[in-house]
Amino acid sequence: MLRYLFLIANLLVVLHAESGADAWLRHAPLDEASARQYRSSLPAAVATYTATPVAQSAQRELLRGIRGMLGRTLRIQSGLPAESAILLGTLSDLKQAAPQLRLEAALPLDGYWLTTASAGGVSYTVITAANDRGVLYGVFGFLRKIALGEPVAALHEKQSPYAPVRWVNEWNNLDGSIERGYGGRSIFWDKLQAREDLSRVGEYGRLLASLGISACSINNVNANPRVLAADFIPQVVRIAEAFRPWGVRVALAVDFGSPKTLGGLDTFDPLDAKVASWWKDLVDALYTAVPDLAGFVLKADSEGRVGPSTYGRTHADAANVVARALAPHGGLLFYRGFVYDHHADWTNPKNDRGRAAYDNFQPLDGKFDDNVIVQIKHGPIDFQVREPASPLFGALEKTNQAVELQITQEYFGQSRHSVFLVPMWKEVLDFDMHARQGATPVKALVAGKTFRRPTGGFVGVSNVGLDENWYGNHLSQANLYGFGRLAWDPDLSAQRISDEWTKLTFGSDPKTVETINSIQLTSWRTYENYTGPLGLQTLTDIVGNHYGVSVEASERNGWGQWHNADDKGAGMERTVAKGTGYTGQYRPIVAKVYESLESCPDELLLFLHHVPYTYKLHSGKTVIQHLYDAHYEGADTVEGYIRQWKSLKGRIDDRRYNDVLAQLTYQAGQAQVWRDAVNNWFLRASGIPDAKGRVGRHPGRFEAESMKLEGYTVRDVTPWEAASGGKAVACPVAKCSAGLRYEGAAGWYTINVRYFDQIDGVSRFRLLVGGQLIDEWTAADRLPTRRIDSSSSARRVVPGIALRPGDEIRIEGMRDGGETAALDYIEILPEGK
Ligand code: GCW
Repeated sequence: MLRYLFLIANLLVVLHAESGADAWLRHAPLDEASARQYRSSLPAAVATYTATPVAQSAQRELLRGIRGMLGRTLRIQSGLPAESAILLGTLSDLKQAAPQLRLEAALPLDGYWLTTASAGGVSYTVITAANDRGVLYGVFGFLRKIALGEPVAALHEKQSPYAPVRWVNEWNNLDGSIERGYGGRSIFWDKLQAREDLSRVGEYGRLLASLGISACSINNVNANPRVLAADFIPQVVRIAEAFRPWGVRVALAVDFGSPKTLGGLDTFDPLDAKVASWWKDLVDALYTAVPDLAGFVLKADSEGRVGPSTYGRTHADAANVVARALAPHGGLLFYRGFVYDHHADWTNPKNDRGRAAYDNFQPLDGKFDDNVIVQIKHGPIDFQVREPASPLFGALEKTNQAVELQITQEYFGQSRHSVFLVPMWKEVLDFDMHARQGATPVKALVAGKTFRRPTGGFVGVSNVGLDENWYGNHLSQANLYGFGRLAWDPDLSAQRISDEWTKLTFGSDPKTVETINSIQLTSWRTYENYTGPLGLQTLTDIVGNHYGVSVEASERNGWGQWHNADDKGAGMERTVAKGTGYTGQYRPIVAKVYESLESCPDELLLFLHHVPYTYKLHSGKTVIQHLYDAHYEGADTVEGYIRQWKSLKGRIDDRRYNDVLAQLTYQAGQAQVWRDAVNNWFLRASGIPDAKGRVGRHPGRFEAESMKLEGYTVRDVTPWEAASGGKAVACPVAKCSAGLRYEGAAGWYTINVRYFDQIDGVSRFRLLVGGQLIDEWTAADRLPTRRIDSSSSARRVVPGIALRPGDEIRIEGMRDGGETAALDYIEILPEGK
């Protein structure tokens, strides 16, 4: 009985509502058995020998973690305690304060050493590093071990980061909005100033530090020149101060036209001496105010940003003029490799945006200064659901590089879908570019190991926001966690990272861990299955919000995300023999694999080759049947996630349980929209029916346009595949209704109502059966469009309805503002289907 009460008490501790704000740093109480173990082996005291703010954060965090997990407050001591203690400090400070410990080690910057030492018969747990940031990282590493139930007695472990560069970029505008951010407004900016309350910046710094991320650029790469104005410096100073205790250095994204627009010069030509000295003076002034500024990020000659091409200069000229201003201060210049022509002629089959990064930068190899890093998106296009590794990684031998990974889920369902990106990143980082003898995976190339470069590494586009849980979806936090862990150690497996994150975030209950791991680790493939399999790329509205499905949005425009699907076949022919020559940008061993249909992996087939729909994959299926099947499989798997998640009720706190359940339920509905849209599109294009007879047939579905309408008017939807039957009904007046007479068998049913939730109003809906009100709801979600299309398409699931032949089923819609209470269809499905 006592034991039973004990268990209940434990569950109660774990189950209080959690907002997600502490992410994986909850330091939640351990279960009693492990807590007891750690309590008996851990020292009761701590002494810290380094006095910097970062080292103080380390001590504070240690206290906070031990108190949270074990319910014990460490005694803060000075000098070398006469009892067993945890000792914190840089190696040089520790050696000076306690030479009798005889600590000796070669430690790289930011790396740490967890060790055990003794003197005078007393044994100490030592957390030390070459610099104070390393000490902080050591504390986080130590606490993580405890949270994961790993042994911490008799420690001897050295950890060093795989690469010197572990940065995040935040595409935050100074007005407080975020380009491609899905977790609320900026934690940094509001109304063209640093926010009054910067407490979230400090909390974010803590999250970043726990992963070993050491710098953060705080404004959009589509940069407002104002960020460099002299009277703006105090704003930057305030943000730098908020980050500083966590060892996170601030960086700025700059606009290349600034010498002219901000400085009043008549030019921004990088080879003009006036321009060079303008950059130098500006950077000097900035470093006086922010001495630890990490550097700049520069997006030039890309998507309408000005760049060196204005003066016929090269990217190296542009990068170097800014880098030379930063160099005396130790600052780095990240020059983005994301340069391409967004007015490309789509009628020319030789044009290929995929080639752009290599074509622009490979010829400049060796021309960049040593504090320039070319920052390269992981694939040749733009964070699509599946891309090969960018060929540029294998082509730069005398230039520093960094891989840019996108943590914010721009093309991955924008936090409304759960997609764990680590398995995808792992594939890219582990991909061998065959850049020279021996293994040359992308991770080694960007870290500068392969060609012995002075610097390089990992940059993540993070875009956290003011939402309590940072991203708008609890599960999306795993992507920041995973990015940071990979930047520290890209050899960690996706399984290990997911496991760590889940335990830290939701606790160590085995069923919880297994369930969440299984959702996370399959989620990329699942998303790929319903949004763009076989290398088609994410079939979304690429000229708009990048969210809902729109199969042809990428075609017949200059943006170059073409997939060339027509009535005979699909895919971009990128071979040397017949296509754009893209495959030839890889080193010969890789090029050969991609060039030939026989060896090209199925998942990249349509990215690299144009084939007929009847082409047989390695799996033996035809392309068209694979497309159909993948979309059903993807949508079904998300339904399965809901069932899996429901099995966790009572095992995690209700708040996060309900939040994620709502998110997955929405995602499942959206996955069906994608499934039907893509499949119907390809059915119409190819004329080849689904061998399993599913596509275009929806038993139990009733189109709103064929119901009995009062007030509602029928509308064509664009693109047609975004709505069932290509049509919806919208309510032009205050109140409308759509009804039908049920003629099926008597029984228990679920009614799904597919409606549209536009952003410019909150309309209301009511569902009535035989005049009885069964359900009512409002269309109040935060979806990114004013239009009636796949992005606003939403689903209400109403289970447990008794229907009898002759029942009248009626939906009433009350419009609000610009939102028209629009309906697509209803589905009447026997319970359990
Ligand atoms: O993917 C595109 C995004 C733009 C972004 C750009 C970039 C910041 O749609 O919003 O601009 O990439 O990476 O520069």
